[in-house]
Amino acid sequence: MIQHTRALFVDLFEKEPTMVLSPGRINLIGEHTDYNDGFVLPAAIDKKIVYAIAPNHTRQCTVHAVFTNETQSFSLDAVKPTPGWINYIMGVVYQLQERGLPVSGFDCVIAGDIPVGAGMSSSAAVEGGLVAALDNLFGYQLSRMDMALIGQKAEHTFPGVKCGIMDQFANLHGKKDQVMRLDCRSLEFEYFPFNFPDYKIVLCNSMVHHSLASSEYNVRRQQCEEGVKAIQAKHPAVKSLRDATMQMLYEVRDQISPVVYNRCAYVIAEIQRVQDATKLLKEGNINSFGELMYATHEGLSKLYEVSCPELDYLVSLARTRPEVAGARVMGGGFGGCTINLVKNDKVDEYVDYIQSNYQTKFGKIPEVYVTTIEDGAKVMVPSAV
Ligand code: GAF
Repeated sequence: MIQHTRALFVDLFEKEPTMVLSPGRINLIGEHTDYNDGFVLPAAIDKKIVYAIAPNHTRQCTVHAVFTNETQSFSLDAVKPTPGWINYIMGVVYQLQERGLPVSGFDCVIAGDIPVGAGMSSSAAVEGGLVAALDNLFGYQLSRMDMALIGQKAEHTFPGVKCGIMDQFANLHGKKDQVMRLDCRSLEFEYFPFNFPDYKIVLCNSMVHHSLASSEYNVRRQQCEEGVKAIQAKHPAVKSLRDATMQMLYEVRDQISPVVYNRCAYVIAEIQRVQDATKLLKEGNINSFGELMYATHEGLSKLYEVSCPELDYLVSLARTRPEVAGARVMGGGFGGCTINLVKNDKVDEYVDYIQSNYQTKFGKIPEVYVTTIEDGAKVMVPSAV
C-alpha cells in the first residue's frame, strides 16, 4: 500500500512525496470515559492511513483519495466545513491556521485500510496523520500532545463530533507492543506491555454503521454534563463524572431523568473499571480482565445504550467460547466492531464459529481483523519507503 500510494502520487504530481503512516486504534477498556475526564487504555494498531504529500508553493491544496478515487481541491483562503471526506482535511488545516501556524499549499494522495465506521477511528488517523505531515513539511515542531489536541479540535469544529481525546492521542502516541493508560484530565500517560502473550486481539466487524452515530454521541456527552450539573449543586467540588461516586449520583436521582442516571452510572463504574483493569493487565490476570470487558459491554448496552442487536449477538457468541477471555463493543458504538481477547491457537476456530453463526442470523459475514499493536503516526525516512 505504501509503495502504491507513493507511485500514484508521482504519477499525479510528478515529484517525490514525503510518506506518512497513521494508524487506527483499539481500546482495551474505558469507553466514553475520555470526555468525562476519566481513564482509557488504548493502543495504535496495524490498520492505517497512508499519506503521500509534498508542498506545491501555491495557496491551493489538492488531495486525491484512493478509497473514492476522487480528487478535490480547496483554497487556503476559503477553508470551511464541506461535506464529504475533505472535511477532515480542511478541519485540520483550519485549526492550524487558527493557531497562527503557516500553512502553505500542498498536494497529497491519501490511502488506507482502516475500515470506515468500524470503531477503529479512521477519522483520527486522517487528522493525526495530516497534522504530523504538515508539521514535518512546514517545520512547526509541535509536541505530539498538541498534534492530538489539534486533531480533536478539528473533529469538533468540522465534522461536529464532540469527541474526547482518546483517538487522536492513541494515533499520535502509539508504541509497538505497548498499551497506554491515559488520564484524560491531566493528559499524563504511561506505557506498559500488552501482558497477555497467549492471547490475540481480534476485532469482529458487525458491518453495521448507524448514520445517527455522531449525533447520538453528542447526546451522550450532554447527558453526562446534565448529571454533573445536578451533582455539582450538592457537591460543588465535582467538576466531571471523574469526581463523582455512585452515592453522589444516587443522592440526585430525583433531579435527573432515569436515562441520565443510567448514563452517569455507567461512566462512574467504567472509570473505576479502567483502574482495576490496568492493575490486572500489569499482573497478567487475563480472566479477571476479560470479565471486566464483559461488564463494560453490559453497561454500554443496557445503561449507555450505544450497542445494537448485532453487537450484542457477537458478544453473546464470545461468552459461550472458552478460548475467549473477554469481549465488548469498542469505540463510540452504534455499530462497528467488538474487541475480543482470544487464545492464540484457537483464533481460526473462533473466527469460523463467529462468521458462520453471524451469517446464519443476520445474513452477512462479519469481517474479522487479528490486530497487532504498532507505533503511532510517523513520517517515514525516505530510505525506508
Ligand atoms: C469515539 C470518540 F472519538 C472517543 O473520543 C471516545 O469517546 C470513544 O468514541 C468512546 O470511548 O471513538
